[in-house]
Amino acid sequence: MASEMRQVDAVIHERLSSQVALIDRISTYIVSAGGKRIRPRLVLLFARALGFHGPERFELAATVEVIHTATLLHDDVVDESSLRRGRATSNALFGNAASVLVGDFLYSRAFQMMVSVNRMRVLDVLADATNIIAEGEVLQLMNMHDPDISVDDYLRVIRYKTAKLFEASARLGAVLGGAERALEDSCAEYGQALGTAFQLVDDLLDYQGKREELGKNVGDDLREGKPTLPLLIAMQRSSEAERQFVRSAIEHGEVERLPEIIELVQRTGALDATRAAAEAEAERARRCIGALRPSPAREALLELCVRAVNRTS
Ligand code: GRG
Repeated sequence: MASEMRQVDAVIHERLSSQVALIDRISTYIVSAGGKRIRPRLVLLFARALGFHGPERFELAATVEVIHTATLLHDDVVDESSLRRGRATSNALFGNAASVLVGDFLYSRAFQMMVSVNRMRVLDVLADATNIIAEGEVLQLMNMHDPDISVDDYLRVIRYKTAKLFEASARLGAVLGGAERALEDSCAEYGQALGTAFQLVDDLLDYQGKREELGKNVGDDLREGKPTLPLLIAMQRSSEAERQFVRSAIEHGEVERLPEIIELVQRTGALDATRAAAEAEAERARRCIGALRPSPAREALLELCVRAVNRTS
């Protein structure tokens, strides 16, 4: 994949150039910081697994990464995050207004890119996906500081805000590969399951991860009062006094309570249970691609299921 991913990176750099200096500066800053490039990989791997080798795959792989980058710029403003990809966030360095506006530039540039491949189905998939992502973020905002949300409410947020772009990326590869609708839906479901596993692990690492490996701060979810699965499960398995402790931490974003909360999510098995939920989603993803012909691309898609759960960054 290395040479194909370099081609994707070349398209991203080319498409993000602008005569407006601040756009160039911020987009180069965030894109050159790296990132795992999982979503473009999904486009390429599904296209390849289904025998498509046309140049549109690079354009669409780049498009989903540009959309992802736009969401990161916006998300870091909303979350007031200070560290991303091991560097100061764009909002910390250039301010909120510049970050939001350059995010808008990237988002609208992604629409120019997707139009350029001249396929209505592609527009359909990405218009729906971006709309759902935005709904997910608003739902998450509504759930903030609310310890009474259900596990289903939580799962809906992560399916929308994170898994939807994984799903769309996988589906786009299948669309390029000319898959019939049932196969396209199985590929999309792989993306949804993988993206859900990925976000479950993200939420786990916010309590268990290391800042240096993650490239972002741990404990940010607690600081923001995000009721993620480790906390929801810990509350189900706690004494009344412990439950009140977690409720208060969510309601008031008591990040200074992080050490006690980490001890609790570990002791109650909430972190293990979150990992088990991620494993189950990864297993669902694996099942979805059972119908693909054996190939190196299919192997790589299976390998991604392992990495999504075992990742530390
Ligand atoms: C512009 C369509 C649009 C919407 C704005 C703010 C917002 C609405 C959406 C944010 C969605 C979001 C950032 C969800 C979190 C997804 C997530 C786990 C991001 C981290 O992904 P990685 O680990 O990042 O793949 P790297 O740095 O590796 O690329």
